Amino acid sequence: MQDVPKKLKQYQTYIDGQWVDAQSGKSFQSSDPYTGEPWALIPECDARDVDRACEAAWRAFDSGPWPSMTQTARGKVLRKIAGLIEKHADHLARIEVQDNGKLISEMSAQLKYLPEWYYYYGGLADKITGTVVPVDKPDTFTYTLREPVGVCGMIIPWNSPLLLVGWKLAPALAAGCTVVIKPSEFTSASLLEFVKLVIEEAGLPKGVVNVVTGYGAVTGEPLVTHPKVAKVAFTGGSVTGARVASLAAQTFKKVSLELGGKSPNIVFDDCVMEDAVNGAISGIFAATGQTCVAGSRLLVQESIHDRFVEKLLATARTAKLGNPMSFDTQVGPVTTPAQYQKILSYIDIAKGEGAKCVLGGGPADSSVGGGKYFVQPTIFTGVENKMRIAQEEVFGPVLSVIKFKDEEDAIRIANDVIYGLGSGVWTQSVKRATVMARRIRAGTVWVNTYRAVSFTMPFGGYKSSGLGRENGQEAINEYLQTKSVWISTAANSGNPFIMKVAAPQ
Ligand code: TXE
Repeated sequence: MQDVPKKLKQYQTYIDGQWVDAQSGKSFQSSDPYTGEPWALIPECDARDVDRACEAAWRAFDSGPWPSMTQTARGKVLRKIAGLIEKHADHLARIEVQDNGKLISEMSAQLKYLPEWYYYYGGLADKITGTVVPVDKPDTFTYTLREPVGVCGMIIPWNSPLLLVGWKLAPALAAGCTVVIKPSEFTSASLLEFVKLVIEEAGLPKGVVNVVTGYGAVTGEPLVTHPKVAKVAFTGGSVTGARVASLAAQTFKKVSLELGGKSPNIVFDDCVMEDAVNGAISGIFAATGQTCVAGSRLLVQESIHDRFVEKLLATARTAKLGNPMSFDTQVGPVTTPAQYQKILSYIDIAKGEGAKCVLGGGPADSSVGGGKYFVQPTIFTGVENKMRIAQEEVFGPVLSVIKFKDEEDAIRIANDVIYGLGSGVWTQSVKRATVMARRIRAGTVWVNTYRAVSFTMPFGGYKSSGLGRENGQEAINEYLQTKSVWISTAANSGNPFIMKVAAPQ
């Protein structure tokens, strides 16, 4: 073990029901994005730890109490997890803020909502059924079983760690899978606290939930390629997502990916302007723009463009930057130094492309935010959809305003990106809302609202925004596979040399 500076909290990771150090004996620091100061030490796992965790998860899947538990009993465990999250929500929210710098108001709300995922999938656990199939053969009884896929590797980003764990873990446990979770190297602490306070207390058999903390290439890749892992569930950037999918393909793992976006938030001239302004602001400045569904392209109908931008600026100017631990802060710091640099470089790119910066446009004065890594809420007008600022994910508080003429023009611009995750439409016309909802190529369309999510509603991407769906009943399918069972009820099996049907070639 390294020497631990006194003020840093040293964490261990959780493998096979035990708290352990990394095999390497090494740890890395986790920093508070507001102060820029390290506050925790996290075990630096490598392929050896991943192997231990995957083998433990396999044993827990293959034998022992978990696979022999009834689906109803598994559902009860999930509901117990939900109750324990309720008990510890405030503490877990504060750990998340300390690690990712998001607002305490947002993380508290997220953590208070999170139990619903475990209640919902706890309820779904004993409603997973196969079917009796009326097969076209005489004297045959055929049915399907819906079985858990096996060990699931889960890779989590830094923006909403425990929420995004829940989107994967709750359906995976309900399906009967076991898991190995790799949190982001920037935000591992909340998952480790969650395991201690919630998973251990809920009494899950050892090996059902394991955590490997560490870096993408050193810890994430061995998890994606491990032979005992049957499924990989990933949330993160598109470049990493493509790498994960190609590695997983080598051993034919099932994969779900929730990736980036460049979501259009479309404002028509028949909108309720105040609502649309609020929707545009929360679409881009909530979570400091570090959300996959950020409404980073604001498409405004040209007939109301100038009036709308004026109102938008009036509201955006009131944004209060500050300490994310304070409940009245409205925009917090950026989570990582790399992300901070990325956002500033995109602001320069937009300026270089000829977009007009009408708000912000650089680092925030540290006396405003009071801490490190603050970017001013930034708005560009005069953006053309072909510009890089309109095509590439910034993942920060940077809004591109793009003019459009009519519905056709709005649809063309909205769909003219590689992504298809979220989208917003602001209109009072039901007809227009319905047409837009059908024609926008994105996994979610919000009409007269933005950024709403629920455990009941499927969530995921079209195009380069991902594969598969999280949330809702559909998500359970990501963790199940179908087995077909054929039982002959015939008096005898007949002549073996006479083929009854064409066999598969
Ligand atoms: O993400 P990465 P980063 C987008 C956003 C952001 C960009 C980069 O645009 O600016 O991605 O962010 C693990 N094999 N989103 O670098 O690399 C990594 O350790 C296996 C959108 O933080 O995707 C972490 O646990 N795993 C997004 C996780 O992948 C690997 C949220 C995400 O990291 C790996 C975050 C590898 N080779 C960023 N390399 C969203 N959809 O919400 C990294 N990882």
